[in-house]
Amino acid sequence: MAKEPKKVEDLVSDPASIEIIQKSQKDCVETCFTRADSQSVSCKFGTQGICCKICHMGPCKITPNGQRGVCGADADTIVARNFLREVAAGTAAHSDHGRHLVLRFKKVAEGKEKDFKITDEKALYRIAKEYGLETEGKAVNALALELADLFISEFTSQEEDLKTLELAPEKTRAVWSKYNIAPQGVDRMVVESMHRTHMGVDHDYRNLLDMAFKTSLADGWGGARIATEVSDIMFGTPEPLRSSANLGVLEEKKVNIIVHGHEPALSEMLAAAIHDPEIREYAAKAGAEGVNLAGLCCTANEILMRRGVQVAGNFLQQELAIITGAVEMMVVDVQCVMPSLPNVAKSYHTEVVSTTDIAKTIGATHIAFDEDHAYNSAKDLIKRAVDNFKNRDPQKVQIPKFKEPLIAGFSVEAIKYMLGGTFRGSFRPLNDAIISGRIKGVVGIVGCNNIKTKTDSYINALTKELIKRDVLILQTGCAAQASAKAGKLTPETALAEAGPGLREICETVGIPPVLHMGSCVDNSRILEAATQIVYEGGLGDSLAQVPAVGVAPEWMSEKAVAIGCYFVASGVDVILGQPFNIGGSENVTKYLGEEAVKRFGGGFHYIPDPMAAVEKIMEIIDAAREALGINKKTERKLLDMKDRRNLNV
Ligand code: BF8
Repeated sequence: MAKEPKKVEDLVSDPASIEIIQKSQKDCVETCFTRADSQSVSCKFGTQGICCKICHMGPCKITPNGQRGVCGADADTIVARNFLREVAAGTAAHSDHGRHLVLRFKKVAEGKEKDFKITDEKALYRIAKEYGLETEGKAVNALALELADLFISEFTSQEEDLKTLELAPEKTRAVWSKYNIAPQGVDRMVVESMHRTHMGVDHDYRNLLDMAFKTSLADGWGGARIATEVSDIMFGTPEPLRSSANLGVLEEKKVNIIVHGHEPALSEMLAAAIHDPEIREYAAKAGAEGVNLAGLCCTANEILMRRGVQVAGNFLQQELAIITGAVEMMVVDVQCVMPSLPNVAKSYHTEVVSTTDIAKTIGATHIAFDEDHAYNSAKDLIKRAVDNFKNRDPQKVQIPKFKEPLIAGFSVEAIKYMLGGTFRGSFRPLNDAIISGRIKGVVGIVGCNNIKTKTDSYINALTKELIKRDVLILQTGCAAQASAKAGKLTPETALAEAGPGLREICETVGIPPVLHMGSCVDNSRILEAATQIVYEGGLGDSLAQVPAVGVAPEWMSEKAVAIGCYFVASGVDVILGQPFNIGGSENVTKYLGEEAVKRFGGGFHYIPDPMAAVEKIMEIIDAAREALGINKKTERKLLDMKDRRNLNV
């Protein structure tokens, strides 16, 4: 019997998405929501990870009557190999993004780039110093060149461990050495993962899963962190700023351009070029009141964090943005871009433009980003979008009224500054707040939307309940955009919804209880923040001791698998709202769960219900607080002005 289609209100949480899905039905446009219905039940061999198509004697599957594939591989081997391949793909995605930025950074240092520059020299000197480079008396470009070469060697090193690992607490590094999971060069880790999962190589599920942890560390502490650091140096370290989120950021009288994907270089240029007087004039001539740039997914996060560019939506809103009928151009690059976009665009006037030669889509216009003339090529794209304005059909335009204000831009540097000011910027006040129990712990809520969950619902329920229980939330990726759309990224939320301890800190410092730290590669900022907490003192000497938990409530991508693994290998428990495809092997499930907790101090927990996740998170935080000896009852009193001045935050 055919499945009853779900009600729109059961598919998505925010009113703008509800409105536009209803429009898609009226316009007879197929979206991921309709395709999900036609997908019916997922293949059980796939979801359990026991389908092996690594060689061509198969595909083989594990069944009660066939406990081994043709070659003899059992469920443990097959599940672990599939898992490692996912981690390798996720690591490759983040890291290739990082590599592209480093190669550009090197050209900037060599003076070969005219449109890109080093925007944040302070960040350059700080980061170079962290990596052990001599910075005294060095000229900006000379130092940048040295750092670029060091970063490139993080990709290519063959036998040396990643330099970045030295930035982790010593005790955490000792665990990596003990279990032989300290990674060498990022490229080598990905290649070795592919080799070891080839037919007839590595068959021990434990060895394969250790390689998954090792490879993921090359992502979080290597490729992804480098992507964040180079972006900060070239485009500026984020500082708190105001913006808004949801489809209501589109403007009826302006040319709307949406940037979607991940790498920030082109979107930075577009963000600069829309203010060019020539562009303004060009738009006016076309009868538009200007050009409005908005973002989707992680490109949105990148230019939101640094420039305050508004967010049109998160992952499952990419087709919906086009269905508003008000988008002249959607500029895409890599990752999380649905191949369906040109098909959706056919029903409207939107032009989908792919901009990188490694990511093309049938039906999209391909205009490779001309790096040597970056600013002019950004201007040309904008003009092309303006030219398309006349093709907009007013009958098809429906821009939802919904958008929410937000504050984003919480880099680790910015948090330090907020906590302590220019002269005594440090994590001390945060550590003290955790030690005193005003803040119980810190939870990173990260990752995607997944069609299997009502969009944003798990993220929103979890966030709401945790702040009520005095937990400070750090967010990235589409999860941060979910909170933005729900209005949770404003300090006012703290007053209204946070528990008394968290509220007191947020009011004093002037931060929201939910801090937007950036895109998915910026999960490295969360690791950095946890490291700062350790270095600040009083909360243990390894990441595993900090009362902190990671959650990927609605994850869907291989990158999220890699992220989860590097959090776990760094000692942080990770709650998954969606399961891994590993249910076909009890041994693999145990190794990633209980066994990882024993070895690293953190493991994976699959908890489909957000309220059950809250209980587990509080249990983990309480246990960490107990082990640190700080789990005493907090004395609560209302503060007068004198108390406030004396407050150590
Ligand atoms: O890297 S959170 S859907 S956009 S994978 Fe993709 Fe997931 Fe969004 Fe950014 Ni991250």
